[in-house]
This record gives sequence, structure tokens and C-alpha cells, in this order.
Amino acid sequence: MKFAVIGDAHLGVKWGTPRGEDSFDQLKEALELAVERGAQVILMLGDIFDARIPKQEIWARALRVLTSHLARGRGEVKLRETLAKDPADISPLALRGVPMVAIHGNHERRVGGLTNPVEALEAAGILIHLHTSAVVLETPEGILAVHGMSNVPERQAKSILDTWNPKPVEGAFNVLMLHQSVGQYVYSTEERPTISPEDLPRGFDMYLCGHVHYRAESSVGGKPLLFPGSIERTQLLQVEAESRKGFYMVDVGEETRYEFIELKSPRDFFYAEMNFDGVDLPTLNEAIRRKIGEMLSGERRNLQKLPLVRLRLKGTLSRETSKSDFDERSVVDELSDRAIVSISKDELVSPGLRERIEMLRELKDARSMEEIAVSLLDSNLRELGYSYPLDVRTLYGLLVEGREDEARERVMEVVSKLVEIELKGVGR
Ligand SMILES: [Mn+2]
Repeated sequence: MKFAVIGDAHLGVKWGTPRGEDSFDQLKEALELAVERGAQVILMLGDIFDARIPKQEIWARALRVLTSHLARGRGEVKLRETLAKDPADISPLALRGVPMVAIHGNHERRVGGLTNPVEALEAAGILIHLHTSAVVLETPEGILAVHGMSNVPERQAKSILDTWNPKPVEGAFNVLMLHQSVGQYVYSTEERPTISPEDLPRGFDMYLCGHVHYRAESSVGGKPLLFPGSIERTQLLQVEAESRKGFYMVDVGEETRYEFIELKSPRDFFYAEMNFDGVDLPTLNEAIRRKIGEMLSGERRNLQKLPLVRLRLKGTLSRETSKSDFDERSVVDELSDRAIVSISKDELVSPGLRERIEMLRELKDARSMEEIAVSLLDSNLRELGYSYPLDVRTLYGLLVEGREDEARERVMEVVSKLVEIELKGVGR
């Protein structure tokens, strides 16, 4: 018995950009390869779509891809029973060809019983949707019980899983599908998973999890826990540059074997971080262009599509440079016929700016307009490198009080002192 396991497809992501077709190309390739390699069932781990309510254009595009499996298989899989699911929800159409069983992901999840796009696909007879439920399928080579919990808010995940408390079906190969962060396997470091691998109920033959966008393999009670990763690059993190995109083919026989099948359609992806220390604008511009040039001469796998390049800039700019002086748009445009470049400068700071922010924070506590004005004057003079022996604060105070004559006197005092010094210098 063979089945395919496909992770986050994110259909429709980057729609309307040069990458708009990528998610469709990749799912199409994955489904074709799965059927070619003899998959009898296709398991989808959620985030099939990138949006809860996809645009009509995305629906039409998605339906072309998501119906191919129905026409290609041998139609040999039968529905034996459902657990915690009304069998009437399953259209007989969903058992044509190579049946697809899916959970929905966080990108598709909607509140208050509103219909999500995976449920809409089930309504059309394109797949079988699971949420804290299971379906038992009969193939000519054995029985496959698929248990699925669609995505729930992370903090509720453990208690919902515990309440569901799925039990393996006797005499079947049992798989458990999730779309959550699990222990150290997280989508983003900001997530606090409540499920760890040890919490997963025992007795299943295989555990499959979507949501995590890079491929990873672990185990639960000696059984495989597989994260196929997304088939579309959505995060552009370093880990995505280091791992290939693909899906799993599982072959259940005397022993269970699984193989990761790499896709050819994903764009090449190059990622780099650059650290700067007081860099000025010309140096920054040159370093970035040189770095991208180096990256683009790296190993290429997909020459059909422009590669993705992501640069993360870190560190500090020189004092006289502000972040807005650096125009990343011009680099992106300049290289647009060689790569799809994205440059993030969130982690790049200009020291001058840091001081200014600090000062504004202090000003918030200042009592009067006058104090604010003097502080601003002080800081501007400091920035200009002002070092004349004139007490600016006193001068300002005199002007504010309308004592211009006294102010002029003070200025003249300083000026004549300076002239005196200058003259002495000349005479020597
Ligand atoms: Mn996802």
C-alpha cells in the first residue's frame, strides 16, 4: 500500500507577483509525481490555500490542479467507515481515482462554524476533510485509517487533542495528521507549542504534521513523526534555503518505508545575512551588489525560473547615514532580470538615529516647551560638533525673556575674545 504525504501548498500566495504561479506549479508537480509513483491515497496536511477566502481567480486555478488525482488513479480505494464524522459528508465523487484526505491549516481556519476552503473542496467531492475525526479506507493491499486534527489555536492544541483522544483502528495502518507546532518543531520562534512529541497518543504507525515549513524527521514511541515542510517557499528563512522542497511517499509492506521526493519546480533560493559596522552608503551599496553577484553564481538547480535572493542586513550605519538613504528598491529593480531580490534592513540602525530616539523619549518627560527647545538646540549643536565657548542655554534664556541687549553683549564678548586669540596667533 502506497500513499503520498504533502505539506503546506499555500495556493495563491504571492498572487499578482512574478511568483504568482509558483504554488500551483509545485502542487501540480507533487500530485503528478505522487500518482506516477503509485500513490493510492494522497494525504494533505493543511494550508492547501494561503487564504481563508481565496479570490475567485485562485479558486479556478486551484481547482485545475486539485482535480487531476480524481481522474488518474484506478479507483480501487473504498470507504470502510468513518469515526466522529458523518459518512454523508463524503461525496462518492471523492473516492474516484486517487482519493485525497486533508486537514485544514491555520491559513484556512475560520471562526464560528464558517465554511473554510478545505470544507468547500470536500463539498465539491474533491477530497475528504477531517477535524478530530477519522476515515478508514480499504485498498487492495490493506486498510488505511487516517486520523486528522485540523489546526486549532496553539494554546488549545493539547487540550483539544486530549479531549479527542484518538484510538488506532485494529487491523489497519494508522496515521495521525496534525497542523500544529510540536515541541521544538515550530513555524516561528514566537509560537508557544502546547503539544510536544511525547504528548502524541501512542499506538499509531505514523505521525504526520504540517505547519512547519522546513522538512524534519523525528519519532514518537519508535514510530516516525514526519514534517514534509511546505512545498512553497513562504518564509524565506535560512532553514528554507538549506532544505529542499518535496513530499513523502510511504510504502507500507512487510516493513514501512518512506522516501522524500524532491520537486524540480521550486525556484532556487539563496539566503545571506550581512553584518556592518558604521558603514557608509557607497560601501553598503557596493557590498550588497557584490554579495548578490556571488550568491547568484552559486549552484543552480532550476534554470527555468528566476531564483529568489534574500539579504538580511544587520549592524550599524555611519553617523551621517540614515536608513532611508539606502534605496533597496533600486537594487531590486537593477537585478530584476536575474533574480527576485528581497532585502530587509529592519535590523540595520544608524547610531545618530538611535540617539535621536533616546532623546525624544527623554523629551516626553520634559515639562515646558522651553525645556524641549533647549534640549533640541543642545542636541543639534552636539551633532554639529559645536564647541565654541558660548553658553547657549544662557543665551537662549535671555532671548526668550526679551533681553536682546544683554544677549548681544554676551555674543560680542565671546567674539572679541576669539578675535584676540586669532590675532595673537597671527602675530607670533
Ligand atoms: Mn503553512
